[in-house]
Amino acid sequence: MRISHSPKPVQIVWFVALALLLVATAGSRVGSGQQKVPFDNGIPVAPRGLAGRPLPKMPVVYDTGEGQRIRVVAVTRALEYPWALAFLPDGSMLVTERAGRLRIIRNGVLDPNPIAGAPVSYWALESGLPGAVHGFMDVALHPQFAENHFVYLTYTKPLDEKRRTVAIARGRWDGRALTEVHDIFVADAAGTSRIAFARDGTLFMTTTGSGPQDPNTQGGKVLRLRDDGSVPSDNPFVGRTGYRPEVYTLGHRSSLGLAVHPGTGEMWLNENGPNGGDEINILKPGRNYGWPVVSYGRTYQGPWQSEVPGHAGFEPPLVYWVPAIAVSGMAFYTGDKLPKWKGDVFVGSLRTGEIPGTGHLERILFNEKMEELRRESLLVDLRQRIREVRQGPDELLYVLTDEKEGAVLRIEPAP
Ligand SMILES: [Ca+2]
Repeated sequence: MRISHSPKPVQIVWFVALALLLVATAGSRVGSGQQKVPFDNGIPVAPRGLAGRPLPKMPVVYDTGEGQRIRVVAVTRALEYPWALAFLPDGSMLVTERAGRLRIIRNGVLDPNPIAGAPVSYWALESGLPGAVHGFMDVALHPQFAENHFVYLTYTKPLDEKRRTVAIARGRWDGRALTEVHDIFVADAAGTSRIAFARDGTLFMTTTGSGPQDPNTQGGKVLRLRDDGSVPSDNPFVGRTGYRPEVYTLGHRSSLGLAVHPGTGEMWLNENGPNGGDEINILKPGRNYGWPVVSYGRTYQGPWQSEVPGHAGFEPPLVYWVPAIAVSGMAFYTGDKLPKWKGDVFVGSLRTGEIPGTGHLERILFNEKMEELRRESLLVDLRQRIREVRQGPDELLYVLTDEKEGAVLRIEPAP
């Protein structure tokens, strides 16, 4: 009797199945819950599946959570990575573009020519990519703009071939161009920056960069300046050895939103954690907001930023996000045109949970004690990076999309 050594069909099926299983589990171990993702400079390379979608035909009408029906209109779509927006008294809009241009929109029409007289800046890489540097960032008007016509810009200032920093330039608006432009403050910290005038006329400036816990550097702080860039004598650390006198608060990571609370006059700030731990903070003189010692976020590699996430020993945030929504821009809505949103805080989101193409506008409702009651994501399906949100003199909300084909969107009540 001959014994066959060739495998039977059922054995072949089992062998193939086993081989397939081995191949399938070689890259990611089934059951371990782990996935290997590609990294670039210590940060996971973000998937681009949803990013870069063009805006749909406008206007778009939405129902929203509080019953506030809205219509979203594109004022212009011809901006390239717009960063910040300021309204002139006549309703015209000054808009910065990250490549170092200041633009103006008059009566809803974008002037094709950038405003002359603005300073020379440095920028690099596409907005949203790790290591991106913005040229022009924030723009703000002096509280007495009607009399002095002062416009303030934060921008990345090249110092020489290799070095750069953040500066505040001030110029006078003559109705067509900026004149008498010069730097009123040149920081020793590169990175992003917002500015806002407080009720007492001082100018708050956020910084990123190294040494957020070191009171003797300007990185990772909020600075408080006079309108000419000098240091107010009532700053919290004036005269203290080892402290920079312009420092107002410490322990910030990357603050892209500043807004004065319309009731209390307090300065509110939002800042980005890494993978989670985005925060809204209320700024109090001399306080430490914790970064990088404490944070509710995770590092980009996965572990918690702090061993026991919390804010013990530091100023806790008023609001925090886990995962990150990449906060940018912030405004209180105080108008009557969108009555169900009166008093709410609006925060721009560049992307949610580290997935590009998931930026949106966030609305937060607080009670009288500034305790959060409700949070809503708006404009999600537009899939745009929302860089900026402002209330216009017409009591409507305006947002900027941080996109190659960047837009100014107006949110108005739907008829
Ligand atoms: Ca904090």
